[in-house]
Amino acid sequence: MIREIITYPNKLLKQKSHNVEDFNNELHALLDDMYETMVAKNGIGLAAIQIAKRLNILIINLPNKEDNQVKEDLLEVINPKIIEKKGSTLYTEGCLSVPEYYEDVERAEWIKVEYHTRDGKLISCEYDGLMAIAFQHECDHLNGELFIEKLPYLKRKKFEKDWKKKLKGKS
Ligand code: Y12
Ligand code: CO
Repeated sequence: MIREIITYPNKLLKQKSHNVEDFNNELHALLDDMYETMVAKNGIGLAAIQIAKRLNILIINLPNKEDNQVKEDLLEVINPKIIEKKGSTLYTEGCLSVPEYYEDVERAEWIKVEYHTRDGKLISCEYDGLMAIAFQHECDHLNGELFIEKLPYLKRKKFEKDWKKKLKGKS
């Protein structure tokens, strides 16, 4: 089922999420809905809080070398922990909860992570490139943070001004 994606400044996006305790059919149905929703909205990453579920769940589905987004490459991540970070990289990020806004964000270039699969198996893994960026972006959602909070002061001020204007125009 395609779910509604909540957008900035919805207060839920500031809430910290909780760990998943049961790796059951309910979790699997939620993961399936998250995937359907992300693909329907042309996203490459989604955290559960973006569909108003306060759970430490994120999914990432990057396009492959042929630029196709295929389900075989889908990464489902439950209760992630970033254990180690190295280096720094700049990337122009976007977020389905902040539609039509893109800005450069600095993040670690390499990360070491631990997480559980949908069946509760513990995975230890290292990522770099776009996967490392997407993983950090989605983990921030689980901690109640959006990428706009990483912007320098003046860019953030301009964003707030433009966003208010955009919301006013829609009402
Ligand atoms: C690098 C940086 C950030 C991420 C997090 C995942 N971000 C997304 O999946 C963003 C998707 C997105 C899609 C949009 O829709 C279209 O382009 C059709 C969009 O634009 C509108 O909503 C109009 C904005 C963001 C992963 C990797
Ligand atoms: Co996002």
